[in-house]
Amino acid sequence: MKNGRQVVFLSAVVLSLASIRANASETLRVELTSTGIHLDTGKVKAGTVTFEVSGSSDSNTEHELVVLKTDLPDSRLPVQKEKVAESRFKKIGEVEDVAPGTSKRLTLKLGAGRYVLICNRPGHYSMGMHASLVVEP
Ligand SMILES: [Cu+2]
Repeated sequence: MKNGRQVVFLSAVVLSLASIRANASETLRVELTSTGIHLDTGKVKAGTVTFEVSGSSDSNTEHELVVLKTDLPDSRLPVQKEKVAESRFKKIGEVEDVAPGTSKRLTLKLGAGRYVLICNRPGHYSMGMHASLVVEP
């Protein structure tokens, strides 16, 4: 029953990887395009969250990613002079100057709650560069 033993062994490896993953940090892929912020998931578990932020290669300008903690819908943030009034929010973190075709990492400790991700280069929020993220306990 050589094959049977291999199956048992592989199952044990998969189970232990799964439990390591549950305790480790979550990684979220974020793509910045000129018209939006695209996340590979809208929900993560509370804890250490790493954002792998990439600038779309078909974008023609640099972008940034700002993480705000707020219960407001991501499309309803107050805008002044073409930018979201960041000072009215609790800013959790930021990664700036993400050039087209490149990527940067941002690692944050996130508690449970609702967050909004924006690009706050002038005019970019209004062009649709916002997304919401739910962090579950
Ligand atoms: Cu932008």
